[in-house]
Amino acid sequence: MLINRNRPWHLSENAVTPEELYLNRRDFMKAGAALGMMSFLPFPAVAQDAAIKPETSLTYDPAPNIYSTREQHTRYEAATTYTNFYEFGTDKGDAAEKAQKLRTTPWTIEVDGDVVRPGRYDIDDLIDRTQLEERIYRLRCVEAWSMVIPWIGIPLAAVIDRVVPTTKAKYIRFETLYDPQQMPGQRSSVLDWPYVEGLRMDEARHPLALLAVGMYGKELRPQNGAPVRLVVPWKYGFKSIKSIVRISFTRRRPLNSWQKSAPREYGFYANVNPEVDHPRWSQAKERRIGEFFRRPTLMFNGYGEDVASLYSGMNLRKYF
Ligand SMILES: Nc1nc2c(c(=O)[nH]1)N[C@H]1C(S)=C(S)[C@@H](COP(=O)(O)O)O[C@H]1N2
Ligand SMILES: [Mo]
Repeated sequence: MLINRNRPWHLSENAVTPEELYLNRRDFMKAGAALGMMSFLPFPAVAQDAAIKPETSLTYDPAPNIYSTREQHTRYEAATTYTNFYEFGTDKGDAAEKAQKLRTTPWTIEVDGDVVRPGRYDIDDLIDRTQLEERIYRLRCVEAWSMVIPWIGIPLAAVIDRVVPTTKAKYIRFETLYDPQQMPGQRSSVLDWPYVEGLRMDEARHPLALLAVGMYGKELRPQNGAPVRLVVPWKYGFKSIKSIVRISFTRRRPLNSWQKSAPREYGFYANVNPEVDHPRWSQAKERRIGEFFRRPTLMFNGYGEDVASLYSGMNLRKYF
């Protein structure tokens, strides 16, 4: 099994440290990996051409974060080829194939709504690159598969604090880029574009909520939501919106894309909950990508100790 093929562009001159740490940790974890594991999904190699940006290493604080899981990471090849990014098509392989030329520089993010410092920000003015840290999170898709990914990013709360929402702001709303020229999936009406997601302000400020710019020690690949995406590990994967171009602060609960398209199937909260099934399938178990046997799904994706208090007194069957 190839863990991390040494492609020539993996190593940039001055940033070998995080990747070396990552590889060492991978070797260590590989040694303890269970024997029952096997991978059976074909992960096609991504075509390379001159317009495709090479994978660039990131500099970040390598200290293990208290919120990180110690479970084995999903293979990089799997996490970058088996993706959901409907802007590029509905097949899991579509984005890896069709997103490679997405222009991610320059990248601006519009901040608006009930906020003291609205404006059009360059991504680097919103996300302080000196504060990047690694968070190894489980991400559980509503389709009952899951991954463990070493994300690199900053807490969403840090960005919220930078733009200072007013006291009227009760929710935060995110929008993905709308550009059918670059995103062929947007020429179909499978969802109402642009992709929208939202969180209650207290959820958004929770220290687990991360704005990620990288994973596995490198800049995000386009298929994983470059240049910046949300990661909310206690919620189903669809809350973790990719390629964000707008952040709005609102008084009313935003209508997120999946709730809009199928309100009986997808709610606003979308907390991982093995006791509340999707109308068309059970949520009790999941398949960790790369493993053969399914495992039980955990309440709040295993982050209940940290986040359950956000929902005390709420009927989670009603607010699914
Ligand atoms: N803009 C946008 N963001 C998105 C999606 C999408 O189709 N468009 N898919 C979501 C879903 S359903 C999942 S499971 C995660 C998958 O993240 P990954 O492909 O990086 O593993 O991205 C989420 N973010
Ligand atoms: Mo998903």
